[in-house]
Amino acid sequence: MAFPKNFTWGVASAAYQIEGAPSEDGKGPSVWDMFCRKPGAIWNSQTGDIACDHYHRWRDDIALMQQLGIKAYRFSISWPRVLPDGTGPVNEKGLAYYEQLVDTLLAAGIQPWITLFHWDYPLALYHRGGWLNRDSAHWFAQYASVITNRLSDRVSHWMTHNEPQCFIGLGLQTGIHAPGDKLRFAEVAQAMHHTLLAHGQAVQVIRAQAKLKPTIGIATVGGAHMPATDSPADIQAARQKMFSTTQKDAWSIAWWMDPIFLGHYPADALQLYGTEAPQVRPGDMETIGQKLDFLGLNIYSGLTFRAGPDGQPAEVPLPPGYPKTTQDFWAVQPTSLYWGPRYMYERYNVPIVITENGHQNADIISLDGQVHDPQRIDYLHRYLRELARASHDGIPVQGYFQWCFTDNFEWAMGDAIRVGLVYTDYPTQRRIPKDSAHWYTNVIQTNGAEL
Ligand code: BGP
Repeated sequence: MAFPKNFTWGVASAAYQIEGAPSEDGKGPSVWDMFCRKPGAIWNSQTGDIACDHYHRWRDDIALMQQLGIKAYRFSISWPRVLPDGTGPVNEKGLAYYEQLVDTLLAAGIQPWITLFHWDYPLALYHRGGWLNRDSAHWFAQYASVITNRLSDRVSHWMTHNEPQCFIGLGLQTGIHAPGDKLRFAEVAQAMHHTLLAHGQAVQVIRAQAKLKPTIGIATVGGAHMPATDSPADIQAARQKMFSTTQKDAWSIAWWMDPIFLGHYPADALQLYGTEAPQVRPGDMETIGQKLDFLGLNIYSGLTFRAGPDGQPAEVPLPPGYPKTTQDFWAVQPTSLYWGPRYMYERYNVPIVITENGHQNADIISLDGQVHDPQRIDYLHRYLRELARASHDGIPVQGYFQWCFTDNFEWAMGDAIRVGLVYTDYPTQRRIPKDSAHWYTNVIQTNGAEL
């Protein structure tokens, strides 16, 4: 059950979920600043205006990470904090903030992994059409250039987008995330294409301009499927289901990943989308298909399939009383951390990093003043054993980032759920490492040998 020697053990976060300070030091508004004002959009009408107040408490948070033995930190940069209008003049104070953050992480022996875009899209650019506008790819590339020029002498690990499935699917199609739109599918498809173009252009910019040799990836929703048994027929059924496109929405893994790694959109999707498929210009697929150094997978759960009587994949329903996480009722499915990396590696042949995995819970401070979270420890233990098994079976898994460091603003669910290793006492902003944080410290120190 061993992990490779140089395995990266980290924690993850995203700017809007932790920073607060939505208009401080010249930051421009993002679509999330707008969306949180919409009545009924967020649980209990909450906002990320304060969140974990990390914009003011980052030194303490990094000190706590160091104390807990965290080796790497995946965080995102708030695009409108650096470019208040999305393009044009740079906000020096915003850039200086991330520069200090990076310097302090490095001084603490923690490797920075930067996500360029984790959903807080500049409001000014949304008013210019956002991802619907083909220029959005250039806007993103310009932003990538600003960040690369300033930070790439110290940072070498980069991710372009976090979960494009979510910011397009939930943001532009179902409207439950910012900016809250419900577009026609043809528009959704075009926005997906521009998102991919933006990814490709940003990769080109980082490769061309980075001072330290860059390691570049994208963080996608793993959407892991698992076979009901180890029979070849079931393994093939789950694989087939995982990479087929059967609905007109933003959740197809193959739609997002095939162009990046295989150079084309999947044929079944193009057929299904028909006249609603996006307009693709000559050269687009080459731009999108830039070589990546790793594929980031955010995996929390998964669905089980078997080969049905007709040979087609059939979903195996969850048993009554299945183990689940608190709010979303996501099933606890440890083998998703085996099959997700395995299927993805087999299809795309690129090293894998688990960029998110974690457990939603209703954590409380107990009478003894501690936060006991045995469910999270059990969840992480089971999942990490499966990841170790994938590694043992030859899947090149290079790192694991626990979502998330501190409990934070969980998008439309606000603070209704807690996913952190560290409890955030929002009224006082006190941080209390949960039992799982100490457990994770030991996992890191032993490189997972005791799992
Ligand atoms: C992912 C996002 C994260 C985080 C995580 C936790 O989709 O990339 O930003 O929110 O999910 O999910 P949930 O809030 O549903 O527990």
